[in-house]
Amino acid sequence: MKKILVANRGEIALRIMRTCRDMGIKTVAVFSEADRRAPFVNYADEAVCIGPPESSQSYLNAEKIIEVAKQLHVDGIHPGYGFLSENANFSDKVKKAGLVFIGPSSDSMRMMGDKLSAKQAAKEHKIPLVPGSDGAITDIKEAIKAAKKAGFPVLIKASAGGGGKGMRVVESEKLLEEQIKLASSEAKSAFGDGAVFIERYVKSPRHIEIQVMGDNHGNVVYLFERECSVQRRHQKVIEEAPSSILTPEIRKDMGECAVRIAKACNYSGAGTVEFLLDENMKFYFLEMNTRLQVEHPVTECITGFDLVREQINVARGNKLSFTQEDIVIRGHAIEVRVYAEDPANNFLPDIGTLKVYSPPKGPGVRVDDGFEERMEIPIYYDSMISKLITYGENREEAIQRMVRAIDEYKISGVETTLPFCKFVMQHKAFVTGKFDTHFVSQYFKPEMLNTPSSDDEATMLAAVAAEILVSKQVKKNISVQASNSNGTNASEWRKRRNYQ
Ligand code: MV4
Repeated sequence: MKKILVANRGEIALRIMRTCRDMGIKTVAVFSEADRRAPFVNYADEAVCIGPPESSQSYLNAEKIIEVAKQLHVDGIHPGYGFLSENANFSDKVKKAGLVFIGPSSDSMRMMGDKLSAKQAAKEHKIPLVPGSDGAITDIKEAIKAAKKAGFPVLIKASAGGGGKGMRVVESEKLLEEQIKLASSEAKSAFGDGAVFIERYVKSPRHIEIQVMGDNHGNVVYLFERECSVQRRHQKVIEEAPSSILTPEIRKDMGECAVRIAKACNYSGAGTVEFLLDENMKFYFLEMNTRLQVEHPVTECITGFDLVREQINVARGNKLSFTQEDIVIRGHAIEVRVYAEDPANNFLPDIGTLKVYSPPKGPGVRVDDGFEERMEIPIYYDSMISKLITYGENREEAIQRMVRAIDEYKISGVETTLPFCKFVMQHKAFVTGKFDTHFVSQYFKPEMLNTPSSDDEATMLAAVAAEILVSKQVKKNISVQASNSNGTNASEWRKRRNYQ
């Protein structure tokens, strides 16, 4: 492979192209009219505009992307995450065009894309599953039997769903039939597939996922876990590796289960096997994601491997460049996702221009971003500005560096989730590792943020008032340090208000 087309945008397109350049591979960017000035377009060796801003007319336009790839004599297509990355039909079309799809086979994607067939494969390979219905629900009497056996409350899930879409908690037998019907018709209209199933509702789970990597010679390895329990409405906000709760024994057990699942579908390339971990440290297979994940950098930090390089390596037909014994955990890494959202205002998406944009630097800091100062954040796509990753010898050092990096990160023009991420880093439950997927709803209230409200005028007045107070007290020769709850003095606070 000498030339790769990246069928994606933003930070992940840039991140993939960087590895291509490391490997001496030429890159092609395809971009929408909204991304004309984006860094990934500039970074690529060649770039082609493929249509209007709407994803359906650009980043999801499989035919157009393949046409560009053929015209420019590309060898392979890397789909990144989202968009066409888990679309088995796209993968087939790429292959039919004589190009390499950098990812698993379409058969693997189909098997894992359907939650029920994924669970069936897991069951056949003796992987623990949450107790529930055996396959899709076809009959209400059967459903009641399964729910009673699993124990209420139960969760109804859509087979074609995933990522929490179309899930419903049902507390009692009374509501089961009605909820199954609703869930099924919802799934039918959302995914074109009404198949639903039941699982016991695990009340306080932690979300732990295993990174796997396979080649086309039958080798599969695991690159340990990431914990992604800090989520908001099924949107991951903070991820870390390793998990603060796994013991070496459970880690090995989960890793080996993940490898068995991957082998069950002849997996090649990078994949992620998701598990729930309950209060009794029992884990259950949930689903498999057949793509490179947003949070892959934390795994790269603790293992030292470049996952994109390895994806390209196996897509070329080579064997994995490492064995299970070569993979060891060194240190601890944390990633926070920086979104253009206002955490003080129910995480409302914020649109605007990055008036100031200055990412943190220094020891143990990695920033995967796709914007530059003065760029506008397009409204058409996900509002993620960047991923901020810190790495240290241990968890404490990674947290410490994250707080430092968040303080260094200067963004103005849009509100961001950075203050929220700092709140998490300093929260006792996070610091001590005692948290689950309910962290945000359990502990976070907007007024807990150490930053001024988004009401700029009120903020300005408060800062000015504080400064006057200090200067008066200084005049009176009273030794006092005006400080807010953040422990910073008023002028520093004012300086910061534009930047956090
Ligand atoms: C569950 C669960 C509790 N019990 N399954 C959400 C995303 C999808 N991958 C599976 N999800 C869940 N499945 C059972 N049987 C709770 C969740 C869940 C969750 C899982 C991981 C991380 C965050 C979550 C937030 C809400 C619900």
